[in-house]
Amino acid sequence: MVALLIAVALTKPQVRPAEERPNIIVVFLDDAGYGDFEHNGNPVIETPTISRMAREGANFTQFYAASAACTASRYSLLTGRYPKRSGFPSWVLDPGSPQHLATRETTLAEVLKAKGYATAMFGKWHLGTPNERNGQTPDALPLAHGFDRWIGTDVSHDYDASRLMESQGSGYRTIASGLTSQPDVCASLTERYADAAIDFVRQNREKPFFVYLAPNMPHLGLFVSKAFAGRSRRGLLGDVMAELDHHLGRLWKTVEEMGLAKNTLVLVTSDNGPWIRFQNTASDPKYGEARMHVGYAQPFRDGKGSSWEGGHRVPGVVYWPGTIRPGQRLDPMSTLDVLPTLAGLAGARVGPVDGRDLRSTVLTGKSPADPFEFVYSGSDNQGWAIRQGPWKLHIRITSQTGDSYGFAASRETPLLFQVEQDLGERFDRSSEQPAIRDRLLKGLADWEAR
Ligand SMILES: [Ca+2]
Repeated sequence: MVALLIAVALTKPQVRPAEERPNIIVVFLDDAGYGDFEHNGNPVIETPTISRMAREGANFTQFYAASAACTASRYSLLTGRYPKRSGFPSWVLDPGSPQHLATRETTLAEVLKAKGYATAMFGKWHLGTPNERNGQTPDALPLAHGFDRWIGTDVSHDYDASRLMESQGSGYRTIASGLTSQPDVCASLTERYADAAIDFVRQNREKPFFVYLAPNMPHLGLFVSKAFAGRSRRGLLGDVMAELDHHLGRLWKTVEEMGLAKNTLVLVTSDNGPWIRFQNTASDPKYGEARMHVGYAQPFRDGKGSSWEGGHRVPGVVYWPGTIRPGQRLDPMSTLDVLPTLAGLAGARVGPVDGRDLRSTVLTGKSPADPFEFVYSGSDNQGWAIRQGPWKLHIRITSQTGDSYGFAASRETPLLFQVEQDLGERFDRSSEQPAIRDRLLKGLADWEAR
């Protein structure tokens, strides 16, 4: 009998059964750049919690947000589908837009809720808001999309019409409106979301939980609580990053204290690249002294809003003690893969989406059989560039800084870069590699046809 048990134990695959349904925490920072973290080499910004998670878990160098701007990126994270499928004509919904995330879409929260998860969101929604043009519909907000609870802003805090709201039973209450004239409220958001997330985790010890933590920071204008003001060597941006990191540390400590660390997966990433342009914002009082607030996309080219790598390639850390080995490689991956992968880990079946179920890569470290393909969405949510394997082809370029160095891309004269080696996209290889160029052009046409 003992021998049999040992034999069973020895042959048991080192794979966590899906029925265990890990708790899930997704941290989706707003406009945080790849280089805004100490674990990615920033010498003055201090993010020790995230550094530890990166060291003891999987740290990405090739993690892609599906859009270079807020709304479209959030759409893709929550649905596993390309921004083009949203029906939104551009990458951001402003507070007056009649459009919102359609109720026919299946979100990550709905998938997990159906598997018995308690689901909550703390932070910026930006997938629609009730307004006169859509009949004040509550379908625009998170409770209509699988979340049991929400506290956060309906749009970015730098819109004059932005509101801080909270779910109350099956409805909502507005805590504050007109956030651009309420700096104290803005400075309270990071801690407020963490406090609410900690309460939620404590209340759901017996049930698997899904926390979608989407801080408003470090999107401009930057705000920090008094406790963190002036602490960083990197000025306000450093203060903001330190405060975000500190409160993620508090949340994780709560998970540990409840004995749930080994059954909780954390993903930390950003919705798009950083704001990097010094001009314009410097003279806008809403943004203050923006010169010191802009972030770093280094080593990638350009930043938020760009189809260069700096717009889409973002920090990525997955931490799951006891399951993901320190230093495990999961590259490359995109936010499209998050829903199918987490659904797989929770034992849920999902319909066809654009992302891949990378559950076995997460559990075993084995690379997926199919090669990586990713389409970069421009400001109209159409495909502007495509990556297959290490190659990236641009057919249109959008740039935050006007940084195109004389390059112009079109379907007739596309640009080709090997983005695993040429991180800054400096060496166009299109005339030297016509077969690869043509294969990627066809890949983009196939994508559009799908
Ligand atoms: Ca953003």
